[in-house]
Order: sequence, then C-alpha cells, then structure tokens
Amino acid sequence: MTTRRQLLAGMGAGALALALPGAGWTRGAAAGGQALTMPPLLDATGTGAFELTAQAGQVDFLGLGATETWGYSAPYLGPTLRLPASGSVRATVKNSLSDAVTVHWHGLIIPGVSDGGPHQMVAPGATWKPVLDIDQNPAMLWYHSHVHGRTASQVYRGLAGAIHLSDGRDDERGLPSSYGEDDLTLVLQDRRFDRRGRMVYDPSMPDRMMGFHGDFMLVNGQVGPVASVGRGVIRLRLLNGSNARIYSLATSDGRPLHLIGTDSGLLDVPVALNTLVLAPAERADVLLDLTDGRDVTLISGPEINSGGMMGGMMGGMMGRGGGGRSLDDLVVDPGQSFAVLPIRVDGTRSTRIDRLPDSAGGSRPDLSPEGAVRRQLTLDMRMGPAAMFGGGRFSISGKAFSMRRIDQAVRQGALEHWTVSAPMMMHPFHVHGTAFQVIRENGGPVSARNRGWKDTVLINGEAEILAPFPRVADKDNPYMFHCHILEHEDGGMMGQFTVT
Ligand SMILES: [Cu+2]
Repeated sequence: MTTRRQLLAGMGAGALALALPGAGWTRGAAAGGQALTMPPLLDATGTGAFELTAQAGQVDFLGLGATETWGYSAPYLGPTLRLPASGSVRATVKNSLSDAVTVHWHGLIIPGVSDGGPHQMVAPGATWKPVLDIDQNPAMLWYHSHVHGRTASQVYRGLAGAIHLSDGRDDERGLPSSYGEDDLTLVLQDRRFDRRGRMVYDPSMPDRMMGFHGDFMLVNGQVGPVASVGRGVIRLRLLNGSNARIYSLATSDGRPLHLIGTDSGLLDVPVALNTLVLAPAERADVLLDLTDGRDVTLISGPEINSGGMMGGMMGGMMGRGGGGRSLDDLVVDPGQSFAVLPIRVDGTRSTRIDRLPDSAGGSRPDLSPEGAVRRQLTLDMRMGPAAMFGGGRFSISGKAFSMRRIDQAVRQGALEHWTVSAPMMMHPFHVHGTAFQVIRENGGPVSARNRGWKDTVLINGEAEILAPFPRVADKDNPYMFHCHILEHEDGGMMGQFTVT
C-alpha cells in the first residue's frame, strides 16, 4: 500500500513542488526539476575585503520568459558572504540602480553608522564603504536592502543574500562544512508570477494587512530545484527570505530536523524537532541524518499566520489576545503541505560526517534579568474603516515609524529587558545591534526553537527578551526595531533607538 507520505517522498520535483495552497498557480509553467545550485561563495576571511554591486538583471524563473529582477553582483539575490566571526572587513557597496538602496547586515553587531539601515542610503551611482568590525559567535546571518517604505519591494525583487560568519572550527565540531556538498545554504522565498513568467508585486489591501504571499516556492532563486547529496549527515542552513510567509518545516517521511543553531549562534547540543517554524528573517542551522540512503523531501505546512484573511484575523483576535498557543506541538500534515526541497541521496558520493554529533559546539544564552532596563512594546495594527481612511495602519506602541523621531535611548553596555506583545496576529520582531535571549513566552517557558541566540523572534502573543547592546548608534545613525513582515515594516511597524 502506498501511503501519502511515500507518495510525497517519491514525488521529487513533481507538481507538488510548486503548488502552494492558494490561487494563481498556472499549470504547465513548471520549470522545476533542475539541480539545486548554491549562491556563489564570496570568501572575505582571507582578504578582509569584498565588494557588492546592486544591479538590475533578468531571470527566466518558469521557462515562460524573462522577468526584471534585482540582485547584488548577480541578476537575482547575491553571493553568500563568508566573513570572519572575529575581525575587521572592508566592504564596498556600489549602486548601479536608478533607485537608492541600502545593505543592512542583518545580525551583525556593529555600530549604527555601518549597520546599513534606512539612514545609510546608497544613492544611484554612489559607493558606500563601511568597515565591518566583527566580534561575535559563528552563525548564518544575511544582508538585504532596508530603505524605509521600499524594503518590501526591493527585497522582493532580489536584494538579499546570505552571510556565513565563520571561525573555521566546524571540522573540530564534527559539523558538515563543505559549501554546497554536505553544507547547503537555502534561501526560502515565495513569489507570484503572471502567465508570461513576470514576477508580480502588486499588494492589495489584504496583502498589506497579512503580508504579501506568493504562489511559487523559490529556493536560492530557483523554482522547484532538487538537491543531490551523498549518504550521510547533511547540514541545511535555512534562511526565511520571504516577505511574509511563515514556514512550518518538516520532512516527508517524518524524520526529525536536528536543530544545531539559531539566528545568532550554535546551540550547545542538537535538538530534534518534528516541526520547525521559521518566520521571515529567521535562520535555522539544521542537521539531517541521511545515513539510511533514502531520499526525502523538505516540506512545509500552510501559512499559520492567516488561514484565509479573516480566519487569521479572527483567530488572532479571539484565540490569542496575549496568550498564544505554543507552536512546539504543531503537526505538519503531509497531505496539506507543499514541497520546499526534494533531497536525493546519491550513494556513489562520499560524505565526511556519518553520525550525528552529541554536541553542536556552541552555547545557550544564560543572561540574568537582574538590573536590566525594562521596556514594553506593542505591535499594533488597525483594522477596518479606520485603517483604510486614517494614516498609521501599522505602529509600535501607537506610533507609526518616523525617520525624524528617536523612540528609545539605550545606554551602551546596558542589558535591556523588553516585553513585546502582538495582540492581532503573529509578527517576527527584529532588533538591530544585538543578539538576544528569549526568556519567557506568554509568561511561560520558551519554545524549543527560541532557546538559542536570536535576533528575530516570532511574537505569538507575548515574548520577553534580554538584549545586550555593546556598540554605539548615535541619533544620526540609530538602530531599528521592527516587524519583519516587510509590508508591516514599510507600513510603519518600526521604531528607532540610540545606543550611547
Ligand atoms: Cu508584522
């Protein structure tokens, strides 16, 4: 008897690889099935310098015709930057586009002046040369444009890429580290296309409220690719680079995802998860045990933040109200899921790691809240006619973002204790200039996936974080805190703060 699971596992890059639940999927536009490629690796650990150029390009994603895209030194997306976890790196950012852009180093704990937020604009034709003075844990970070009001459309067109912060010690840790071989970097995005293969970004009112979702799954800018790996333990470095979609990741045959690292560093020991929830901007470092030699498909359940616009809103208003349901117990039904990435095991290829390590070689944060400065933040949305006719649909603690207003002043070196609540729906909350610890969710214990170092946390009701701020951000170059559903961020769910 063939079960649904076996069917899914065996389907590879079939139709299911493309069809997200929702409208708009055009039959016959299935480009899928080609081999997964990695973004080119740009290794600056030896040279201490690298260059990126924001540029326009054309990509034929579906085999239906080319579409206009943007990228950093590439037609779409940008190279994976390998940077030292400790050291000084000279970056050169050129802008050959006709729009101003920025490059925000998401997760780098560096001074505000080199952070690449909305105040560090790179005008058309201009060059920006920040020095990245890095000293933090090895982790996968990322970079993307961060222009106020235009982040959503610019990132959607392709202005994003991955960063590997490396200390060169993954061999000692027994972790897979051969780029593209047993160590796969996977940028997960969803996109919409029209019937001529043109990428579409035209958010309607519901899209702005719930965040813009696509009908096609892209991994590293490819539609429906298939990964081929050797038999052994492989590493998936997952980045949710989508504007709004929250993935509920699992495997087609139920084998666990072994979480070894979160946004800002490696864990102490691997944590086996049946389902891994990954919100926009979050990263997860995961091991997959393929020593049995069987193919498997990385799958995702449907969006958990909407379930149909009103369902999501009503669910948010009625079901949560400050007391969110834990997502640790979320079960992904393969019959209701879509394929993110089929993974084929090629027994003829050798692998380096053939058993799961006992240790992940990192550490769990263990900060004490004693003496920390307390702040309360509320991620606000206004619904209905008030939202349509008044300004300020999105705000934090009642204030929509303004480039000219500093919302918080933090003392350099201070530990901050922030309580962040999201009464209407879930919002991924990102803070610049820090790696933080989640210490409580809805007054109780922290979800398994949130127990490592983080820079973005999905607020499902309420969460409390402890955040150290070691670097300076003055009033002309403040840090941001914001929702990483990009339509919400652009709509005003963002604030700025100084560290002095
Ligand atoms: Cu949001």
